[in-house]
Amino acid sequence: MTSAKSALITGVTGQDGAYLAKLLLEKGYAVSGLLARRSTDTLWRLRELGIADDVQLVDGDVADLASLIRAIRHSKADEIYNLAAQSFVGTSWQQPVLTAQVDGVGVINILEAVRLASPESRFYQASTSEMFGLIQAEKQDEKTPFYPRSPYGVAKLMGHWATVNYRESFGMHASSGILFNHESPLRGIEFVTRKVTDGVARIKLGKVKKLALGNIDAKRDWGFAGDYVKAMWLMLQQPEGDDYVIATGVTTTVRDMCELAFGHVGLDYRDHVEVDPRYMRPAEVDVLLGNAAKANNKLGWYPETSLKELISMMVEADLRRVSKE
Ligand code: NAP
Ligand code: G4F
Repeated sequence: MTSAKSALITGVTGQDGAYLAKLLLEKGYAVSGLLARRSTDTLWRLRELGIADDVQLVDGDVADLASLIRAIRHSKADEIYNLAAQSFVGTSWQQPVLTAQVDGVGVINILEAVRLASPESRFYQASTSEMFGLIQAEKQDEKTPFYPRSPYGVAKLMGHWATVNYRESFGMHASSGILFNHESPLRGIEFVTRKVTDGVARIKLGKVKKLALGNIDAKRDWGFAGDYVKAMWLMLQQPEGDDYVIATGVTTTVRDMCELAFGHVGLDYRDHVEVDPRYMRPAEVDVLLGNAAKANNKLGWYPETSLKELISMMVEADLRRVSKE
């Protein structure tokens, strides 16, 4: 099926950017991706999904307004998905200023670029459940007050409210997706699910014996990134921009996630996991649990992958990777 639509994705080299690019290509979109200058190769995810040659890469950085205007003009995008971020919460205490510039001011840069260069384009902002932080309701939805607990959460809150404000000020079709944690075999190795599934593969294949983690009592509402990018696209197909929580409605401790991952290869996590205070955070988000009723009703969106299926998929991918090393 062909379509005349075009899209620009910032953060196209990240986990979600890669899955979203694949989804849009399958729908017939012409897909452009903003490529930030790095000294190393960042295209491995696009290669793993077999789409590296299908995405038009445009140089740019969300900290550089002029580069965004150029990228938007060049791509002639009907839909602009802002996924670029310093996305690792732990790093945000070490690099709070950079995190604020990319995850906060960067959103204002791209909103300004859209307003100046292509005000009719539809806009998606990658907001996060980390904004709920010290939770103010047992189940968090679009009306739950925010209480961020990290420089990352603070910066993302700026991006979220900027998106709401540009929608209300200029009538832009701008949506903020408040996505709870979502994972996949393409997840960065620093995040806890992938750190665990990579660790399980290394332990199973006899490369190492132990895995050091931080707060294993933390609870997260984990889903599959492949399911979550569908919600991003659905938001931009609505008549108006809006805010939506995207979550599974199930919360699980890091400890129980470890049990699933080690159990998948017949191991007991208690024989291998060690708690190391180095991985504890200055302020923790103890529990997240989302209520996606609005997305269920208005977008017709539901998660399709259980945590057990997700973790099994990730362990299998890491077993393949580690056995090739
Ligand atoms: P990710 O894998 O860390 O990808 C982040 C992307 O942003 C990468 O492509 C990275 O490029 C790019 N980037 C970083 N700084 C940039 C800059 N200054 N200019 C342009 N691009 C830049 O993150 P993800 O998991 O796919 O998440 C996508 C978005 O959703 C992020 O905004 C994240 O904060 C948000 N989010 C994620 C989750 C989740 O659970 N995954 C939940 C809620 C919200 P390089 O590859 O060159 O570093
Ligand atoms: O996997 P995490 O690093 O993800 P976190 O902090 O929840 O952030 C992710 O989800 C957010 C959505 O809520 C996104 F906005 C954000 O960009 C990112 O994708 O940590 C999850 C939990 C935390 O409570 C952490 O303290 O796992 C705990 N944990 C325990 N041991 C660990 C470790 N986290 C990491 N990264 N490494 C550990 O060794």
